[in-house]
Amino acid sequence: MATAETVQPKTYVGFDSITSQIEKKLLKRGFQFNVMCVGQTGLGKSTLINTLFASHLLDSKGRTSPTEPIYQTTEIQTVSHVVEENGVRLQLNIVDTPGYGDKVNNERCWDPVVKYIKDQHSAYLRKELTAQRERHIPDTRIHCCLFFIQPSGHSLKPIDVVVLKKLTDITNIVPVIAKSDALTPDELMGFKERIREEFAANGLKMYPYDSELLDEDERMMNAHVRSIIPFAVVGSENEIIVDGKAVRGRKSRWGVINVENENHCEFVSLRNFLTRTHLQDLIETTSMIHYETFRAKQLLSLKESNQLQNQADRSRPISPGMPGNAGAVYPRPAPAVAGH
Ligand SMILES: Nc1nc2c(ncn2[C@@H]2O[C@H](COP(=O)(O)OP(=O)(O)O)[C@@H](O)[C@H]2O)c(=O)[nH]1
Ligand SMILES: [Mg+2]
Repeated sequence: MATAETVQPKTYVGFDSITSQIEKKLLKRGFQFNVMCVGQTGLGKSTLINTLFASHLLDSKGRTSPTEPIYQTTEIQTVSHVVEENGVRLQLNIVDTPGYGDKVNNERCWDPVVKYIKDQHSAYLRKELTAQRERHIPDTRIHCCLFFIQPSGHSLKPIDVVVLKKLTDITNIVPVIAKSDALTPDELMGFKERIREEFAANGLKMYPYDSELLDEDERMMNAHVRSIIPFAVVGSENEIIVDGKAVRGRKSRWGVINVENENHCEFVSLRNFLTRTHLQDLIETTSMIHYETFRAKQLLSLKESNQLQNQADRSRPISPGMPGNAGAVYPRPAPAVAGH
């Protein structure tokens, strides 16, 4: 068997290169970043995803003629793009969900979304627990859930509050005001404030969270993003020409909206938030808070069920000679995990 060779450094050891070694490894492997869009049907989820990727990836409900049937996202779909910038590989996966709240009976309409998020945690945990652990576990956990709010200008819908109660405990929720071209800047300001109040009044946690571990820069960045969230977004499938350049835009009551113009909407702020300022923190928060909570609960319930099993085993009569018990065989349950 080969043993580790001891190197006697004479001068410069060079272990300070560990950061660049880690960086090199991480860059080679790349990052996975998973964003999910949730909200009622017709709020422009599929359109916003297409706008983010700037190419047509998902069918949106948009129709070219009134007689065309309405297309609706009917199942959870993922679109992926690998983007590479200065040697950094980022696999951006966006999970589109069918809208909810448009049925007569909306009971448990949030189930598929909740199940999807939990299933990803569960798949990750299973991989972590297997004896032959993979060196790198593919990460499909949802790092950010964009929650689309109807631009009513009034308040959240009761159904939104119910769905948010389920989601804020299991993932990072970032609310966005959909189709914000429907509201004036003044209406938007008031609406944002009311949404923040409603989150607080209903005890709904909104990302980013406060933490003792943040440094001054991170605190400032979070304060800035909190002053914007919920992002007022506009999505578009169509290009318009602004200053000789083709940009995504749409015509509104007040003229042409350029989605890339920060005075028109907060699409660019949302994109910067997702890809520039909070990408790493969204991934870390998912792993350290949401996944950890899930993992702890699962392991605890596994332990409890093992304890119950042990108790049951102990309380079984061991003497086969007892009256009425002669020759009884008590099969032992198969071990939960087939080990070696
Ligand atoms: N006014 C306006 N309409 C939009 C916007 N985004 C999407 N739409 C339109 O809303 C309709 C529904 O969009 P879709 O993306 O299918 O919604 P989804 O059901 O949430 O996926 C389509 O006709 C889109 O063209 C927006 O920001 N503003
Ligand atoms: Mg859709």
